[in-house]
Amino acid sequence: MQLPVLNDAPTSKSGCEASSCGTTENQMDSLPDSIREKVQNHPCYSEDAHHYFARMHVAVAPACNIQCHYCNRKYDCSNESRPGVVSEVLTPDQAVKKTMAVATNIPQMTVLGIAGPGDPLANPERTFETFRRLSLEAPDIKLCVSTNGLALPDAVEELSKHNIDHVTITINCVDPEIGAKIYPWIFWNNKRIKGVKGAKILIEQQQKGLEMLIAKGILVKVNSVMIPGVNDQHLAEVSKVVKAKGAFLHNVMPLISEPEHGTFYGVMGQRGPTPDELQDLQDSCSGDMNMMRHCRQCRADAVGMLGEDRGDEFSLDKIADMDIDYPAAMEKRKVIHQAIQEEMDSKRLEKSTKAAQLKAAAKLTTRPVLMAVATSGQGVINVHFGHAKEFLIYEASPDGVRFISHRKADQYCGGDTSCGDGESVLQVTVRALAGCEAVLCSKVGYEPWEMLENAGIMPNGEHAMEFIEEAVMAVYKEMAAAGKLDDKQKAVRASA
Ligand code: CLF
Ligand code: SF4
Repeated sequence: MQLPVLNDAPTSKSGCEASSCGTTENQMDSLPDSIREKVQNHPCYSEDAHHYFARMHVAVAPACNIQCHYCNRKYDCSNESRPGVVSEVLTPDQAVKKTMAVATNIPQMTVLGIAGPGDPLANPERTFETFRRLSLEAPDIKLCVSTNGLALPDAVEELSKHNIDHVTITINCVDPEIGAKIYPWIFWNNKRIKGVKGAKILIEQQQKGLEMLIAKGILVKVNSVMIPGVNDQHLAEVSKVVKAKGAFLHNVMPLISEPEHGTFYGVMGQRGPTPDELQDLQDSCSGDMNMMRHCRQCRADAVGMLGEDRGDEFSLDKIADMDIDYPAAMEKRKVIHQAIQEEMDSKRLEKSTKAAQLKAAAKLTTRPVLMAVATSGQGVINVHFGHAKEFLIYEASPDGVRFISHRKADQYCGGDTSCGDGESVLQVTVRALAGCEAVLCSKVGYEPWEMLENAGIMPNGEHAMEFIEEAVMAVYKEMAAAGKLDDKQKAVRASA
């Protein structure tokens, strides 16, 4: 069956492709059936699934019970969202209607998450009313929640009643001394508790909540915000501790800190990590833990595939006019999910066979190379360079191709041509790709072509509609054959 297309980017081929990293296909194969069933269509828990399945958030939880130094209460909870983003708060009733409207119109939407704009468990009535109704009225949607963990132990019983299989806890430290540098206070038993004492309570609650969730068979992902000079040296320890307690996935996210966000860190000039620092930390943790590298730090009202936002299509006035027959939609969704799953399974098998063949045939002794890819999903190269909102970064090496991260891009085609900082949008985009040696897209125009070449990045539009990993490996082999990869000293990564 022809799989539905998620957006207007060109996708003439119906196909799927698995890519490595995060929860890889090998890990998928070795998972028990009960866990595989929980992650295979969750776009955050499976890197593979994020090419095909979408998620949405409903912003029903305005209050919070702690203060993080990277948060300004004007904005959404930064534990999952980019700072500087504000969501409109919905009532549980509005949230249920919106969820059903999205699930009907975007059948690939498999997961409903509550991630703010404050802490979902600091708003238990609104959060659980939304979950309770959705578990009854839309039982085919996976329910997911993200919390700072302070109120978690008291909520585990209730969470387990509502078919919630996935919980994210933001754990930035397991040492209260470090915690005091991140959390100035918590609100606990009707009192504000400051410094090390408050951080100690928070850490204890997070760890207790984690253990209780694991005991209930609920999958736990741990988010950590990487704050250079504060917890960067400590997060490998956090990874070990949470893995030992049974967390499934660790998502180390970069601190995003700007003075205009009005946060403590922003005003104090605390910087976020460079892409290299983030990758080095993720790599160092990955020996012990499954690492998530495809997080987009979505907003608390995000709708669509990770990295895209279709929230405007589902504003309250628009959904009021929609005629929703959810039982009929559920039938249709079931068929589509089944078709996607079958394609994913067959592509996963095809890919591991091909990867083994490529590796055996390549016998390369060349250095690794970073490449940027423009894609709108389904695992293929299908976006024009000038239309790309983001690029996925892959590393090719004699060991194969692995997904590394994503980098944001401003669209210069059809958008503003200046970023207002004396630099054109195109220049900013090219700078965002620093460290990459090739960019693979469906097409690229003359002007960016020249600018990319001048920046040492080879533009390549020859693999349009091909599967990402095959195309990346093909380009890598061409580079090797042309003798471009013999310079072992060449820096393969650079900060964007
Ligand atoms: Fe939302 Fe979070 Fe559930 Fe995903 S997001 S509550 S686990 S459904 Fe995903 Fe978005 Fe990253 Fe969160 S990409 S910010 S990890
Ligand atoms: Fe802000 Fe989220 Fe921290 Fe609360 S938990 S202070 S909303 S970042």
